[in-house]
Amino acid sequence: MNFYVLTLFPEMIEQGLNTSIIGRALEKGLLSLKTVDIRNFSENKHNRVDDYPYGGGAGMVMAPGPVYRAHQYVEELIRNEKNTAEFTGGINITGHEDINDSNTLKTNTKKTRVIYLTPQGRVFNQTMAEEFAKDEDLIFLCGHYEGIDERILEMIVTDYVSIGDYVLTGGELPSMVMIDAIARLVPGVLNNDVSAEFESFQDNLLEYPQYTRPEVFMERSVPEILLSGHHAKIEEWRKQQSILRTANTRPDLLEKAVLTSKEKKFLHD
Ligand code: 6GU
Repeated sequence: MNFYVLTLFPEMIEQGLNTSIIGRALEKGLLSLKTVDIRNFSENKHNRVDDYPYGGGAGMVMAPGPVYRAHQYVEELIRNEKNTAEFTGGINITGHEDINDSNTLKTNTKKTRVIYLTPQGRVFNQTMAEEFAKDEDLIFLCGHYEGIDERILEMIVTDYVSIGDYVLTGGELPSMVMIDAIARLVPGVLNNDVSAEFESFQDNLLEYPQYTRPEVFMERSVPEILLSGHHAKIEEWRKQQSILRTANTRPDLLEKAVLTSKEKKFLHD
């Protein structure tokens, strides 16, 4: 899967995502990440990309031109990537079509999603991460200052996304949050391929507590059931813990969870 990020602070994205699990997946080629510095597409001699808002008011607004040209550049990158990748082993005769596995001609019409990070967007959740993870390419547009000229947003943005009800200084951290959540759903990114399926939010329940050695730490023992080797009992205990945790800190989630009548009794035991 390929991530493209349009930003005024490319180093922030690169440094933030080049570590740990995502860094390893980038090294392995399971993912690619390309940042595009919007400032490189300024046609102003001082490389300015922002200007005063029409109608007055505080702060600056990012001008449409540099964003438009940066997006055109990324679209072209993606087009070129497709034409070289898909024709290895075959001959590209026209340059205007894609050849699929059965060697039939098919015009590539699918436009790459452009996700604009903004507190005015839909609030990001696991269901949206799963939807976005189906795409081969994703473009993230990060704004700064008071935002971006509305006209270029109307022209290129397909999805307006927020990461929660608080205000940040720019879209860089939100894009990193989204890329992390989406990337870990790509097959092979997590070394353990069942773990992405069985955890929090899949069933609208929070995760159960985890323990490792030592068995006693500063007089606190690991719950005895976990040492019993009784797998069915352990599963039942973990489910109970999940339900109790969710009831305590996220009653809103618990309303959406589907529980058996036996599991509902856990709440009152
Ligand atoms: Cl996506 N952007 C900014 N600037 N602030 C936010 C946000 C996004 N999501 C929550 N707060």
